[in-house]
Amino acid sequence: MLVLATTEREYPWGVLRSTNASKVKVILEEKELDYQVDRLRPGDLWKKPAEFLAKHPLGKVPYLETDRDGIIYDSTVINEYIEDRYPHNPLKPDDAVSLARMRMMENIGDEAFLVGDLPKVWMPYWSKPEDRNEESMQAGRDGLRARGLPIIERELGDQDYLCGHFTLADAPFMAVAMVLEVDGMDLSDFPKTAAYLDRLRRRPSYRAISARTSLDDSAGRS
Ligand SMILES: N[C@@H](CCC(=O)N[C@@H](CS)C(=O)NCC(=O)O)C(=O)O
Repeated sequence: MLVLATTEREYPWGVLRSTNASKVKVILEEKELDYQVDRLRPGDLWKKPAEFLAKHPLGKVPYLETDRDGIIYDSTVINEYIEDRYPHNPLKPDDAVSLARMRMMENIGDEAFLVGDLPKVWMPYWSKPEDRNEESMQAGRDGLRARGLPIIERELGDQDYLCGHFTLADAPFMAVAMVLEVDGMDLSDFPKTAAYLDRLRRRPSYRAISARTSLDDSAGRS
């Protein structure tokens, strides 16, 4: 059995989830693998108790507990591990140039979005509406408009997905699609990206990370 450690929590305004762990969850879904979700207390991401550090030395999520290979951490590493261990429904190209492009696009997703400007938009949703700093959220949206979104708009070109068909490069953008669905950010200046994010939301795997899917209905696959 594969066990995905993550933080996911139900709020009156939706089920909110770790973006990096959502990247992995959609790949487990795309691969149609059996897995269970282990939900850690969000506060432990900051407190970092010893039992958590024993699983991930930086006390972060996600990490994946596997019967065969022990614990694997870091969303990019986990997704490549899943792809290499379970090569059915291939999600990465096999020539060196396309593979490099896939990894560059995934890196843009991670650096410009998931640890870049998206947390400013996303983290406030974990608090009550009255406690959110709208100015800081707007700075996050402005940052996305100035940096990450123009890259994706350009790189998509006429393709449906960043590497033509769905690959690991699209995994971080499933999490971006989730956050921006909750936020409702205006993407009219980025029409290809808006259509791409909608396309990602229509994939069956998106259901496992949607803010509209209850915790009970997104606890894994068997
Ligand atoms: N590079 C890591 C980043 C993981 C990460 O930063 N996860 C966040 C939650 S989405 C976290 O654990 N934050 C707590 C911290 O940074 O200490 C990955 O892709 O897995």
